[in-house]
Amino acid sequence: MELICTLTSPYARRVRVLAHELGIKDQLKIQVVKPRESSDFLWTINPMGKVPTLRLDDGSSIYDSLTICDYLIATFSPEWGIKQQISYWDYRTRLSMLNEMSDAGTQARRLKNQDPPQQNAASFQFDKIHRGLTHIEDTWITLESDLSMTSIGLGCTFDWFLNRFPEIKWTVSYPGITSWFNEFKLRESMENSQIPS
Ligand SMILES: N[C@@H](CCC(=O)N[C@@H](CS)C(=O)NCC(=O)O)C(=O)O
Repeated sequence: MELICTLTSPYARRVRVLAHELGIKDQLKIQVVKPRESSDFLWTINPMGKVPTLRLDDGSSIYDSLTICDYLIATFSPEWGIKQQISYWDYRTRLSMLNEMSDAGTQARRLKNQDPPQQNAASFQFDKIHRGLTHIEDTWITLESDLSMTSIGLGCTFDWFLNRFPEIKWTVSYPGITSWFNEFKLRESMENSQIPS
């Protein structure tokens, strides 16, 4: 199977980290594309033209990172998922919020880069991210011990924020997440999937 992705996408990175953690990294061939410049190819396998997209050996495609992760867990390590289903809806809600936070970051970046920069609209998106991180800092008490899709998602999303918006002092505002992340980023799966500078 083949993962069509960019190496900078926080959505694709969570799939790469999960594959490493499940011990199936070598079964996942990585094909790097530029979504906006590979549209003919990408549109054929994913009408939305987004990465990550997983191509199975039978030629079918699975997309949206969370669906790809669900597929990998169900196919290669169903027991890994069962542990998380103790509070299944809480788990899904956390993943949805992480997705929304990454989406807000993408929007904020686009708005800031417009000419002239759309500062108010960008601030609206940054506020969403800050509310999400404050919520995580205040309520995710399982952070330290947990290896799950939510911790993988948070690790990839937080690192992407650190990389893309270095002018924001994330580590000062979110000391709990930061101290958790400083441990989490040392995992082999995280070190092997670092965002290229
Ligand atoms: N909800 C999707 C989001 C994927 C996404 O937005 N990927 C970006 C790259 S980080 C992309 O493909 N953008 C191209 C586009 O929007 O056309 C997922 O979780 O996979």
